[in-house]
Amino acid sequence: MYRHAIIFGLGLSGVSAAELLCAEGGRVTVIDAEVTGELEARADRLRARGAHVLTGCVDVPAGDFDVAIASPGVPPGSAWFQELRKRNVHIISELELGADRCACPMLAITGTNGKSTLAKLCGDALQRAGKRVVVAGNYGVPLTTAIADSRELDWIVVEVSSFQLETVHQFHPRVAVLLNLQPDHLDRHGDMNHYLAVKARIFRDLDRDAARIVPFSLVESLNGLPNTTGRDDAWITFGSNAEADYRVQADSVHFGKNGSSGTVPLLDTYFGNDVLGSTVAAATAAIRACDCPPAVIIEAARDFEPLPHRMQEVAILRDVRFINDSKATNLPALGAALRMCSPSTRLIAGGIMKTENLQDVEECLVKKISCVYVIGRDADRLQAAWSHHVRCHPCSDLEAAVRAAWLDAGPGETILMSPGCASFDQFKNFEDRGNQFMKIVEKIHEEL
Ligand code: UMA
Repeated sequence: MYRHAIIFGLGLSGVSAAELLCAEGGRVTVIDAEVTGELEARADRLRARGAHVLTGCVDVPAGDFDVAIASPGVPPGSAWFQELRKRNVHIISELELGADRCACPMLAITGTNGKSTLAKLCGDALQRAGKRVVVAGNYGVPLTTAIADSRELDWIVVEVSSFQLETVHQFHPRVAVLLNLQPDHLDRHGDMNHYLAVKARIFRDLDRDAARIVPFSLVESLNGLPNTTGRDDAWITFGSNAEADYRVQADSVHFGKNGSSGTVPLLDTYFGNDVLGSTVAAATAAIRACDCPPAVIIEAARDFEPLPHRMQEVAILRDVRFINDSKATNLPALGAALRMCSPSTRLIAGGIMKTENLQDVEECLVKKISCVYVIGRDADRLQAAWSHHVRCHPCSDLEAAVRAAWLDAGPGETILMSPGCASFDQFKNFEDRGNQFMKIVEKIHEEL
């Protein structure tokens, strides 16, 4: 138990960490830089539990703190971190606090894109194996909340972001998976080398017998990092390479050799394309590392219900399909969506660009997209880069874009909202963007 903890941030993670520590009986101070009605209501609920809460906080208050708990949204370069380091206060993430109090084994999943889908698939498969399991972390429910029931659970599947990994020191899940690494969050992590080093922290403190599951293509880079393993044989690998332990080949995942080999079919599942096959390969490796049979992955993949805002089919109106892929907040995710969609697709994209390199998706744009309806802060930059390859139609906002695409679309076509950009210039977050897209489609439906 901590004597006096200071918690940065009054969002989901901060509130959850504060509730846990108040229940343990220690002193708790929570600080948040913002002041809003919603934050005040949260602050009052925590004050009722005995916490000291400061909103609109600029400077760290005086206090004899023995630990600081960081919400993932507060960057380690911030003045609060600097001040606490000066005071020699140990700083950990909310994730680490939860992991420390967790009474059951954890299957931890990180990566740039698709980690929630992998977490859900693993959760579904473990459930089919008869395990009591919850999925938590970056997925939505903070780990410090999920662990309340961990004595009654067999597993917690925890989705882990790079923001959370920046402040872990002793995080040791039983099974750890790195799904992929693509350019994202470089405003915070600087460059891809540093981003990989942060992601690799998931492997840093594992026990010797823990499973380390990684893309075959990243083994060399991972071995080059300090504090991972430095041994090829430490990794369980997946990918399209014939030498990977879990190989995605011709509509199936294959694993093992000779007597102990197996196959997981992908055809006619949500994962039956060259983008999502690696998700099933990673899941098969993870589920086997949890001592469950691959049959449960076959069933879970076959019956998989996609998460909202990820290639989610919203409606088919007059033979035009509407797809909500609002979770595509970076260009690699947009590229993946383009590889999965059919030709004759009309794309709605734009918002806040996270990368300068717009060329990566051009080949797919040419093959699949008849017109891009560009919106948001960086619409002009997207149009300048892409209009040599594909017709671009600038639109004032999301509704104008959906309506323009709908006017242009003919039977058999698809309207895909996969922005490839962050949403904060026009929406609260990617969920808000996806929900607004669905409302506009619903309005069009009612007008028919
Ligand atoms: N705040 C400050 N100072 C700062 C930054 C933030 O005071 O410098 C305050 C804000 O005013 C706000 C609070 O901190 O009141 C928000 O904290 P937070 O941004 O850490 O958000 P939480 O509500 O705690 O949600 C976090 C994750 N958010 C982020 O990583 C940004 C959620 O992931 C996660 O589901 C939740 O914890 C539960 O574990 C969301 C996300 O966008 C989905 N993740 C990123 C991603 O997936 O790419 C990493």
